[in-house]
This record gives sequence, structure tokens and C-alpha cells, in this order.
Amino acid sequence: MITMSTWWKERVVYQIYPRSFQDTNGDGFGDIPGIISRLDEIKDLGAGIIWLSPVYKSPDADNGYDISDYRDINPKFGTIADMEQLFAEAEKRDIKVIMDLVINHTSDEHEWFKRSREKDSEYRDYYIWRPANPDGKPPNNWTSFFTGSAWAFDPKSGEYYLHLFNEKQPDLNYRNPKVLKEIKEIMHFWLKKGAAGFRCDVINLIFKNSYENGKFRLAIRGREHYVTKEGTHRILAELRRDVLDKYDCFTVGEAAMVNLHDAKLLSDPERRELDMVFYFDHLNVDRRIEKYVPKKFSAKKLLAIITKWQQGLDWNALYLENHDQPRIVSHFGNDGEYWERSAKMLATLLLTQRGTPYIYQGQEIGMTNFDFTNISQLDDVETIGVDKVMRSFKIPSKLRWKWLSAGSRDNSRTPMQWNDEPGAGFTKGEPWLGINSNYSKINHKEQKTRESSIYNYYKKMIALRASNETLKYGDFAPVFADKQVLAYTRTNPGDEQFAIILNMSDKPASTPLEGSLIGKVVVTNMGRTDYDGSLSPWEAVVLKVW
Ligand code: TEU
Ligand code: CA
Repeated sequence: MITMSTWWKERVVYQIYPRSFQDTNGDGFGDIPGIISRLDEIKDLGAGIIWLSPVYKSPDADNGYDISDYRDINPKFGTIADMEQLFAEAEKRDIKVIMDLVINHTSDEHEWFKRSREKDSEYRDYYIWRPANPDGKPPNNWTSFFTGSAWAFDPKSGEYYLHLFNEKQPDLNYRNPKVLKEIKEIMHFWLKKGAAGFRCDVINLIFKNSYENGKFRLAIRGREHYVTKEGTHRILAELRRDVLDKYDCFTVGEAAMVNLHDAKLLSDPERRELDMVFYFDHLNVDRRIEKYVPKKFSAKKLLAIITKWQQGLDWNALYLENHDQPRIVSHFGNDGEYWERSAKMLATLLLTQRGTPYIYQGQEIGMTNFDFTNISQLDDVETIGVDKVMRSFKIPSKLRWKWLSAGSRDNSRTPMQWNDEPGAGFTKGEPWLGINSNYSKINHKEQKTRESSIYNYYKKMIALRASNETLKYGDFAPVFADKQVLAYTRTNPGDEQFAIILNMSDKPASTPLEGSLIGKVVVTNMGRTDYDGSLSPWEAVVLKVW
């Protein structure tokens, strides 16, 4: 495979969830000055791009994914001047910053929506308004991602508006060319200020093909009418041509419920839509219904999924965590006895595939799922909605809590654990969301100075990847898998081959000692010097085969 090298393929991305990263004024919310104060840490880790979750003005019904002014900053986080300083300070350190582009919907407190509530306003058509059914019920049976009807009734104008997410997140109407024009201007605004691109929120849902009823489904009914439609492809190509192509930037699209075929179209370099996409298949290997109902994990199944995407797309967005997902060491790893070893094994998985790796804040120190004991400690709108639905299905409270606490988005949203002082070095005040009480054991400061830490393992893996063309651009092929173990190779034809062998279980395991499974040990999370086919629990080995 011949690959053009560009900076966004060479670098590792670090995702910041601003409200939980670093507070500097004691109000309990992370802020932009806090991010600036930690840029040296991001540099030290070896990341070269920051993806900043939304910092725009927002009433925070969905923690900033409900924007009320795209050109202003949430005062909790700072000001436009702080943002400009962040761009400048990042540039000094050769770190690029991409922003979150949330354009499927706005906040209901956005000026456009406020005006859109008047029936004869020129903004009416910025959103999707429909009269009630003759029986007074919503226009169709679609349900929102956060549960309940996807329509909300507005008494003022006597009609319903569509919201695929919270009712404070009305969907924009992409059949109206004025909406696209506004979005283009917003993109220019941030690219001119210094943004190096965008992470595009639920970008494959923006164009709705029809408003017919959805087929019956337990969750997210109606999806077949808006997931990755032709209209979306058309809009993305237009944004690329009229905006993105005028800058040295890249885009990664979050593609909800996407299949390989559509992901290929969205990220095909020739079609010029997005540069890469986030899909969810690999994280759903052990899930039944969305995130909240689990099923058994198998390394073999995981390798099959990874292989499908690695070989199916030209360039992947690689990730194991983000602000919507539980912590990976609690999900695919073991956050108890084998915490450190399994976190390093997962770092190996992330950083040895073909694509651009994304690390979510705290992942580099193996932060674990929250230790809350009660729903009242949670904040996330999605979790609260799912709890309601589970109650209506009379799921017993113990099981309900088990599922919610494993799947909740708040797992990854607890504050960053910087050190072992009160407030974990995150805040001197009362944090907006509880800090995991394991911060005295799991924190950045302790790991930075300890050679054998998860942090230093990430750092070494990132450096190794940066210095090796095969690990960045080499072809991917599966070599071995069973319930516990998966192994694959990365090959630069005629030059070199690596084998990556991972035990994803609590028990010892083994692989045959043949073919590409024989080689010289170049990375290990166990301190071994050669590979004899046997693996300890959660062991990771990278071999140089030739
Ligand atoms: O997420 C969209 C999305 O697909 C998630 O809601 C997903 O369904 C779930 O969390 C994972 O199972 C994006 C943002 O990342 C999320 O934070 C926002 O709440 C959402 O869009 C709406 O903007
Ligand atoms: Ca603050």
C-alpha cells in the first residue's frame, strides 16, 4: 500500500475534555488557562495534535455539545483571548489543535432557534418543524439517542421540532442552503484563528432522507431514515471544496452506527469528504444493545472486527476511549489485580495498528471507571435517560446499577488525576463531578517519575511508532486468535515485519511457535527477553519477525 505522508498521519492525537482536565480558578471546572498550563505534559507524552471537546458558549445540557454561540467561549472555560493564547502556545510547542464541530444540532438557546420559534420568521426553516399527527401525537415514531421521542412540542408555534439527542439540542435542517452557508462561515472563523481541523460530531446523521416512521426497534428508532445518506455525502464534499481545502487541516468524523461500506465512502481520499472516521464496532464486541447491555468478550471476535476495518479502510482513526465511553482498562482490561499490565497491553493494541491513534485524557495513566455508588452522583443526560427506560422495563435495581455503572459516559468524565493532593491536582475547589478516590494511587505525577509506569509505556510506544515507518504505514494482517489471545502483523514489504501478540485475559495463554509468531522481542509489558509461545495474563509482546 503506498501512502502519502502528512502530518496528521504522523502524529498522535490527545483528546481533552475541558471541564475535567485542569481547573485554575477553583470553580471546580477545568478551563482553557488550565489546558495551556498542561501543554508541556502533552508534549512530553509525545502527542502532536489536541482534539478539544467543545468549549463554545453553551447552557451545558449535554456538556457543551449543545452550542448557543459558535463564535464565543463558555465563560466557565475562559474567553476568546484565552483560546487565541491556547492556539499560540500550542504552536510554540508544535502542537496542532482541532476543534469539535457540532453541527447536527444547536442548543435551543441559540439565537437561530429562538427566532425559529416564530412561525413566520426567516429562521423557521433552520430547524425541522412538523405539525402534530391528527391524533395530536408527534409527527413520527422516531426515538432520540438519549431515549424518549425524538420530537418536542413547542406550545408557542403549535408544532413539533426534531431532536435526535436531548430536547435542548434541536436538529438543524440541511435542506436549507442558508444553514450550510452559516456553517461554512463558522468553519472559516475557527480555521483562520488557528484550528488545524475538526472532529465532526455525529456527522453522518446530518441529512434526513424522509420523516417516515421507523421500523420497530428497541433503541434509536428511525435511524434508517438518516444514517449516512446521499445528502450527507453531498454536504461533506461541499464543505471540503469550499472551506477545508483552503487550509492545511484535516477532519475526523464521528460516524454513528456506520458500516464499513459507508465509512469507506465517507473517508475515501478520492471522494474528498472526510479524512477519517470514528466507528464503534470494536468497542461493541462485548455489547448487546448499545453500550448498556453486555455480552461475552472474545479476542477472536475482536481480531475479526479489527481486521475488517484495518484492511477495509485506507486510513483508520484508532481509539479505545473517548468522553462517551467507559475507561478501556475497566472495559477490555482488568482494573484490579492486573490494572497496570492490562493497561499497557491495551496501549500496545492502540499504538500498533495502521491509522492515527487518539488517546483520551487519563488513558495514558490507566484511569479507571468511576467508583460512584449511586445514580445521584451521576451527571450525564444519556445515563439518566437510560436509567428511566430500564426502570420502565422493570429491570431489578441491582442489575440496573451494574449495567449503568459499566456503560455510563461519566466513567470517562471524572476529573483528571494529576497528583495525590486533595482535589487530585485538578482543582482547589469543589469538582463539578466526583474525583475517583483511587487518585492517590493512580495519578500523573507518580507515573511520570516511575520508569515502569503506564505513562512511560505510552511514551515509549508513541516514540517507537513515530520513529518506525512499518508501525505507522505497514500493512495489517491477522495471524492467530482464540478466546484469549489475538496476534497480527504489520509489514513493510521487502523491508521489515512486526508481530503483535496480546493476551486479553486473566489466564495464561499460548500461541503456536511458527511463521510470523517467531522473532526478536522489541516491546514487552513483562520484561521478557525472548518469546517461547507462552503468555502470562494480559501480556503484550511485539516481535520483530524480519
Ligand atoms: O456522540 C454521539 C453518539 O453517537 C453518542 O451519543 C453515542 O450514541 C453514545 O454516547 C455512545 O454509545 C456525540 C458526542 O460525542 C456526545 O458527547 C454527544 O452527546 C452527542 O454527539 C450529541 O452531540
Ligand atoms: Ca475553572
